[in-house]
Amino acid sequence: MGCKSSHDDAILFNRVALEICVKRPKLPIDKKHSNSVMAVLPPKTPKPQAPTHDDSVAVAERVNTKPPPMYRVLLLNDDYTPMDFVVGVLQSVFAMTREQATQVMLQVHRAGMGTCGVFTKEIADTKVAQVVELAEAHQHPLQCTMEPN
Ligand code: TYC
Repeated sequence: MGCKSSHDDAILFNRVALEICVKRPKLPIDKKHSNSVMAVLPPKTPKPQAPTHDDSVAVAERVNTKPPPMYRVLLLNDDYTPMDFVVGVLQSVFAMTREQATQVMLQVHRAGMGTCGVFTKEIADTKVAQVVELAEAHQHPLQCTMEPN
């Protein structure tokens, strides 16, 4: 009886199957998560975070920033305001030296009008108001105005 029957084949198959089951090495399973999917998933690695600030953002902001509109403050000549008073106003409101203030006063006296300075709108508004207030307080007709530069 040298020939194997299908019964013998079945016995051999079962034996091999049993050996595979018994000898198969156990997977390393985290006991804490052995009942969940976590046991077979790789541990999560944190996603790389985008930087909160970088140079390119700062450059974009700078490119879209326009310089503010500027305004020229002008002083007008008249026949009554004393020259010394005008020089004093130019020194105190526009932070000129006595020499600078004298030059501007003479320019206005001769040409009828002259520039005291160029400023942003709020600063120009304030300086015009200061000149007008000083002139009115001393009852001089000195006039000061502003225009877009
Ligand atoms: N013309 C004035 C005078 O002869 C002096 C003066 C200068 C007045 C400038 C106003 O904005 C002025 N006393």
